[in-house]
Amino acid sequence: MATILGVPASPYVRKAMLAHTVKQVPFEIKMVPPGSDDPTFREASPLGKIPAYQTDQGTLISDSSVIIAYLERVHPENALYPENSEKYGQALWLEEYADTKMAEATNALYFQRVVGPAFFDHTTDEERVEQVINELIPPVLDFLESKLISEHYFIGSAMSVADVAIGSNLMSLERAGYEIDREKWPKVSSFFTNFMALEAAQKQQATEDQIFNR
Ligand SMILES: N[C@@H](CCC(=O)N[C@@H](CS)C(=O)NCC(=O)O)C(=O)O
Repeated sequence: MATILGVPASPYVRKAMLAHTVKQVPFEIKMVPPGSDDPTFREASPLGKIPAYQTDQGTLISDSSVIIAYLERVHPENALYPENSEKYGQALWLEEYADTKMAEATNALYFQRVVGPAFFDHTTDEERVEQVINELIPPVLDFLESKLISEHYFIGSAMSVADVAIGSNLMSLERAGYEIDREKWPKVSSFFTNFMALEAAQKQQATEDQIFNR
């Protein structure tokens, strides 16, 4: 069985886990923090970032986007990449947006309110929280609102890697106590409600609850 190396509470590890669960591909988790000296992790992830991955053939790779692309090739069922080339391009772009610009905002709040206090003995900087909530998050939600054509999926009429990447970031916001304003971003709010109703999202949340409620 394939192994994801990382901590499930990381949004990028979460993204890789969600992709496996949505595609109904079993996996194991090896709990490895970023920068770990674990030899398998170092070989898989020379940048020291999580997630890293060991395929069931023993090959070592890393990066959530790479892992999901590999997964799709090996397990094409319950596809996460649209067949149509134009939609495929759009899905990859939204995944990239989620992993970079969106993550800059969501990770900042998630660190201040959740990860920092839980794992790094960090006291929440309320000024930074205000700045992230007022300046970083709204333009991201505005952009996503403009891209949503349905209440379920960002691209076409099926779940894609874009939904997984964006949903994973929105889960960080929820864990950080941020509620999406329905008046301002009705489509994103409905998308997230539907995303969280997915069995895969509920399973992921339950796994993370165990980490934070310890
Ligand atoms: N592009 C990478 C980003 C992974 C990433 O930045 N992971 C964070 C944890 S959430 C990390 O390991 N940070 C440690 C570091 O940057 O050194 C992916 O999609 O997997």
